[in-house]
Amino acid sequence: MAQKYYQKEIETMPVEEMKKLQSEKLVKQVKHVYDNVEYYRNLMDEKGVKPEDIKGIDDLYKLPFLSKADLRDAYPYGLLAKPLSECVRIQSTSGTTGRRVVAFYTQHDVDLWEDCCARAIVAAGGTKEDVCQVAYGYGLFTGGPGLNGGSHKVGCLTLPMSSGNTERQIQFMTDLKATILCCTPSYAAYIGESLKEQGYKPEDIPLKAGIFGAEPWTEEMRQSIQNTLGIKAYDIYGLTETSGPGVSFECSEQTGMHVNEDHFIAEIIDPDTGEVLPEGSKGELVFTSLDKEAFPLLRYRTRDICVLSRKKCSCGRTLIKMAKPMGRTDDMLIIRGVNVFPSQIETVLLKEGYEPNYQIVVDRVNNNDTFEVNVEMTADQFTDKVGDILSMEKSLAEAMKTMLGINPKVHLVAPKSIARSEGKAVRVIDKRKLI
Ligand code: DLL
Repeated sequence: MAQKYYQKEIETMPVEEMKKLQSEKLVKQVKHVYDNVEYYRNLMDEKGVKPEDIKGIDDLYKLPFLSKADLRDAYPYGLLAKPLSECVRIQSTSGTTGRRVVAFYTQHDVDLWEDCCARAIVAAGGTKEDVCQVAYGYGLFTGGPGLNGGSHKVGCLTLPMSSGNTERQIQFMTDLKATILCCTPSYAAYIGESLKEQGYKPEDIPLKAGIFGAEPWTEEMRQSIQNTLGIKAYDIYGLTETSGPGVSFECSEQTGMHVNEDHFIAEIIDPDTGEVLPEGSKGELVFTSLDKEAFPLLRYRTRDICVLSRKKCSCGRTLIKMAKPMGRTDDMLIIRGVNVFPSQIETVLLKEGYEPNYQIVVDRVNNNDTFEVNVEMTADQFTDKVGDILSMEKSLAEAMKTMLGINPKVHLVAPKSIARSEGKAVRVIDKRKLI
């Protein structure tokens, strides 16, 4: 692996040395944030913590958490730690305006992010000889731009396909002999099925590896994608708030994702009490970014439920590993790679004159997410004319598509037919059984 982006001195660094490096960076980062981000300075002042109190990672627990609610409060510029004149890029989440997270990058931040993605590509066996097809969405979503940048850094021939247009994906893949595919696992499965339908056998497909993430997927799904495409399928994790993909990546062992600990400190906390839990415990994943300049986050609560492990890895890397995320502490669903909150559906229903009596049913059929919303008509709206119902369903589905960016199948049902709950309403039936 004589590769610039296999950074052996970092990736196999003894744990104690890594902790020392993290400590040095943390002290500087806390000062940078305190001096430049009034919002976080106030949080620290409220907690009675000063930058001098943070002498290393053992003091990390003293710092206040930052949550998605803080990001919304501070929207759009409130967490910026560099002058806008030094920022060169934004990326954003797939939520709607109210939920949107906007992350800012200096050129240094873009480089750092792309380095992280380059490490992931190299860990998946990528070299400058490879042809890397990036079929994550491009634009505000971080998937396309992140892997695109990483692929350039490794020196692969990069195919900036973006997602969709499967016919064209297959044509470029086969004509240009793409060897690495980067996209969501569900899209990889769909591309696999389409290739199969066209008569391709795994051995006819030029791919050797895939780098799949941005949504939960199971080991069974990994096996199925590997078999259909004849590849090794690697997981990759990240979130817009921490730059995007590349916070962690899988190696040849394929048993969890190594966190790029020289850039991010990972913690697991009890989501109810905020207490830091020991290695191996299941809890909420929290990240502190050590090198990000424009949008540094200290103790950011991801809401992803996860486990960290320092078990020795056969690849030789000493970077801590995170398991596949096992769910979320909030009600966010990820459907076809898009973040969906039940509250967004509720907003549309109320706007369109419906009562908020609804149920979201999500399933995965042939490795594709299905997304249905059952909605009660009010007594006034009730009709048994099929034509009327169909046109009401169509216009409600369109309003939801505008809000969410993806198309649900809407079913209007009779008044009072959705079960009422005595406790918390069960708004979501997720049959995907991902973990
Ligand atoms: O999904 C960034 C990304 C792009 C990651 C491409 C990997 C590949 P967001 O849209 O902000 O960013 O969504 C972040 O997606 O908090 C997790 O809940 C979920 N997620 C991301 N990667 C994985 C994964 C991108 N490998 C949210 N497994 C996160 C399970 C994942 N969930």
